[in-house]
Order: sequence, then structure tokens, then C-alpha cells
Amino acid sequence: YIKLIGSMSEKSENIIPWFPRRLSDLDSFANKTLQYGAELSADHPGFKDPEYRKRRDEITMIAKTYKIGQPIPRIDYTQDEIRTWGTVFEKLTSLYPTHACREHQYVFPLLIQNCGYTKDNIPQLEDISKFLKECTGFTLRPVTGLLSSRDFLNGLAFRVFHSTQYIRHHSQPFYTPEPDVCHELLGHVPLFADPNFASFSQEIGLCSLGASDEDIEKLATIYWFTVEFGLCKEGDSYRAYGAGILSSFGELEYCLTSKPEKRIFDPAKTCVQKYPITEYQPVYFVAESFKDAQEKVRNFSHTLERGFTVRYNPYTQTIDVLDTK
Ligand code: HBI
Ligand code: FE
Repeated sequence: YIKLIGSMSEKSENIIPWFPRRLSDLDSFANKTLQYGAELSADHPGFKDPEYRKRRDEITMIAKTYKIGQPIPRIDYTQDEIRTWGTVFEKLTSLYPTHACREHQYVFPLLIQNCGYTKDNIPQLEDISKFLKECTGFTLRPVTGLLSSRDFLNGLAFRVFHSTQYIRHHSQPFYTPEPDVCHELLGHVPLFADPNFASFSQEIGLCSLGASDEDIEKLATIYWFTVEFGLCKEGDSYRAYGAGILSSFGELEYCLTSKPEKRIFDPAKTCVQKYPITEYQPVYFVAESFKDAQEKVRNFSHTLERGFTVRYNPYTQTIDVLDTK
């Protein structure tokens, strides 16, 4: 059964490293979480709150046992959790009309209509995943916390986005040291409904399959400056499309001011740019369009050292490996 995949010679099978080739291979990432999940570090706002930690355990249990193809179990969010969501939702949505990119603004009302996005309800991953699947073929997979860059990017090759299902601690609604539902659902999800953005994201994912550790680092940096902190050009002005910005009220305001530096997105330069992770970005990269960004990443991928080519087969949802580069 496994042997059905690919058409490589014995020789190349020896030099091509393991990477997920079929959708169900992603099931093997579930228990490889790096940080957080149930174990919070001492500086996490919920570290000293046993009730919060117990709740995290309950929610992450779903991600630990989830297998591809299953519906994502629904969470009955508490009043406290919904209040935190509502606080973040109201504040951020007030800025979207003037600060978010066109694609985000187009999709947002559809999420309200189809997926229960409101101030008083935390949308369910299952409803969103079904919606995205119809828009672009993207699906969500619940995850307990941070994955390695390699595993996380590999998921994108299959149009799978690993999403947390828990929410930040109620004591600091505008701060979280890790991804949570506010970040995933308000920042990331709207863009994955856009066909060009979806292709762009998958392109980064495909580059990451079987890449060297050094190249993974470069691709993770490109991911950081695009999917997380990307700006795009709209007429004469800039707009935000990165999820890290779209889920932070402060940074969303700041990024469009003249304070931070803005440079044109160029993968060869962007991939080696240093960045802080606990402050607002001093430098942003601006994409002309998602199509243009995708083409640039594809051209850039030819400069990476991988000795084979991969192609996604949407009929079987598997990766074909071509022997030649
Ligand atoms: N893991 N669950 C999860 N969510 C992310 O957004 C995420 C991740 N691992 C790595 C990562 N993001 C990026 O910082 C890049 O390293 C790809
Ligand atoms: Fe993110």
C-alpha cells in the first residue's frame, strides 16, 4: 500500500530524506510539540493558574488524539473564554476597515455568515475547516502548541494549517506569547480563504519538504516576514496581511506609520533578515501581490540545495517526487 506512492529508483530512495508524502503522514506530528501545549513556561500569564492549565490539558487532548479525516471535536467554551475572545474581537475589527488588506476584508463578512464569527461566540475549528476547504482546499488540523518549523511548514504543502484550539489567559487579553484561537482565527484564517494567498502558502510548504536544516531556517524566515508579518501594496498605500499583525491591535496601528522601515519583498534578502520576536518589527517586507510573491518564492526555491523536485497531486492528496531537479 505504501509502495504505491512515487516512482523513484532504489538509488534515489536512499538519498531522499523522509518527509510526509500523504495526508495521513501528518498524524505523526501530533505529539512532537516543542513548547507550551499543556506545559507553560514561567513567564506565561497562565502559569500560576491551575484552572487555566487544567483547561489547556482538556483542549489539547483533542489535538493529541486527532487523526486526519475525523471531524474536529467542538469545544464548549466558557463564559470567561468567550469574554476574552469578545474583547480581542471588538478591538481588532475596529481597525480592519482601515488597516487590513483587501482580501482579509472580503472574507471577513463571509466568516461572520458561515462560521459564527461574532463578538459573543468563539468559532469552531470544524466549521472553519469546512468553509476553507470549499474556498481553497485548505483545512485545519488541531495542534497542541508550537511545532518545529519543518513540521509546521510541511503541513502547508498539503494545504493543511495546524491551528491551536485554546485561548490566551483572561488576565491579559491583548498579550499572548504563543499562538491561540484569536491569532489563528482572526489573523490567519481569513487569508487562507483567498486562492492566491493559499497558493503562495503552499509554495513555501512545498519548498520545505526534504529541505536541509539551513534551508528550513530560510523558509521559516520568509514565512515570518510574509504569512506572519507581511504588508502589501494597495494603490499608493500599505495594508497588512500578516497574521501576527492582524491579531495585534498595537502592531496593526504601528505597522502603517512611518516608524518602521518598509522594504520590497525579495526572498533572497528577506530569508536572511534578523527579527525580534517580542517587540514590534523594525522592518517589514512589502509584497506587490500574492501572485508575485509566489512566483518570487518559486524562483528562489531553485537556488536551494535540494536535489529533487516535488509536485502536489490534488487527486490523491499526495506528493510526487521527481528524480531530477
Ligand atoms: N507551530 N503550531 C504552530 N503554529 C505556528 O504558527 C508555528 C509553529 N511552528 C513554527 C512557526 N509557526 C513559525 O515560526 C515558523 O518557524 C514556520
Ligand atoms: Fe501564526
